[in-house]
Amino acid sequence: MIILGAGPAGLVLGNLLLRGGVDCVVLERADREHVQQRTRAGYLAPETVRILERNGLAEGLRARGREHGVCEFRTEDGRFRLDYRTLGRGEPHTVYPQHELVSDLLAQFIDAGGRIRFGAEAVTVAEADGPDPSVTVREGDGRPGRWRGRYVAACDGRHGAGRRSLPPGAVRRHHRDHGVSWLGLLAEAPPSLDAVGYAIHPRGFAGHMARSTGITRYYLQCERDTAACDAWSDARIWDELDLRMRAAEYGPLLRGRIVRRGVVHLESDVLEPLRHGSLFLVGDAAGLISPSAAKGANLAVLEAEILARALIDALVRGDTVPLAGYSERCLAHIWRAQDFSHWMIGLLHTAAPGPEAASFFQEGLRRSRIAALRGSRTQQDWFAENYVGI
Ligand code: RFL
Repeated sequence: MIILGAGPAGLVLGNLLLRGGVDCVVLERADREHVQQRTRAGYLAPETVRILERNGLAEGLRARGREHGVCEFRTEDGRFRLDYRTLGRGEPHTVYPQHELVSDLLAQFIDAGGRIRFGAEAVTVAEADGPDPSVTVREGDGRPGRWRGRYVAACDGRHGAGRRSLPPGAVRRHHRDHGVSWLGLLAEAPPSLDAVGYAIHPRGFAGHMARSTGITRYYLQCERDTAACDAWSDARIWDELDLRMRAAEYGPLLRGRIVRRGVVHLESDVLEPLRHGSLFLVGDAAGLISPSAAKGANLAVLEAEILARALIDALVRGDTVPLAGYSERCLAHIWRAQDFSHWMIGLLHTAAPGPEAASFFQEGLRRSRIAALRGSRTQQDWFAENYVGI
């Protein structure tokens, strides 16, 4: 079994296969340090925590993760809070940075005797439509190599070799560009509120998400122009955050050094089916989801567990029925998450300039969504269930 990529999807899959008695190798393009330092997700769904717990992979997050269950919306009509732990199914998020989770998973995989090749970039997956697929790789020193296995799991993200190797027409790609970009910021600054903050402002969306007592992630909706965003000084970023978070009314944000920044274009896509012969698509390789509802890493872990169980059934017990159902099972979760993330995009962003009637209509919908969320217990329960669910 060959696994491409050592992100949450590849490492959960690798750990579970190893425990289930399936021989596997993980091929990872980057070096170990890079993989362990890549800061991304932070909010883990309760189901993700349960998956990691029932598979003995939750020691780190149990020791260092923090439960979180409140979000605050700041709008032109004032602010309101939702304590989502007391709504819906009554479940919180666990805040645990993705790079720490990846470091835990990596250590456990290697300690358990798992094989991983860093600096091995998969170039193509060949003969995926038969029972003997192979992966060609470029090693760190430029040397080519080839691996063969019964199955290949593409956990190598949206630009990986898994997607690239799909023959034309083998899977359909449903893509949506949401027309919105965020400047994602990591600040060496304590959280400024004890809640996830969503500010909806005529100048654009701003978000506040605590990562730890000294690190906070912020988002600023920005122009689709990376160079301009890179040119923003720290002071300009903080001033803009203060403005959109309405610091004049609710208090200034606690400032600090901006240690990382990057532009995220809000895009989604779903591939269908998630299998081509012996090649399976998992995590971001299976579908890209906008970070508006923090679902990507959670879906990656869920899909990895579903695939691991199906592969163990197939390779250890000779039962290929669960493997045949992999794509359909995952797609039901993926579309559910896409639906909610799409709803969140409509909730958080003021209409982009465009035809007046269209903008006015979109604005009307957004205000109605906010009003329903503020005033309707049923809507709040629906929100809470979907916000933490996958
Ligand atoms: P990853 O984590 O991208 O890992 C893929 C791995 O594959 C390697 N690779 C290759 N290896 C070999 N050969 C090749 N040809 C290769 N090409 C790539 C890469 O080096 C890498 O190690 O994919 P995976 O495992 O599917 O996990 C997906 C998640 O990382 C992603 O969905 C989340 O980070 C999305 N996301 C969030 N998800 C959440 O659930 N909660 C959050 O709070 C959250 N916040 C975020 C996010 C994503 C963000 N960005 C950067 C888009 C915040 C941001 C800013």
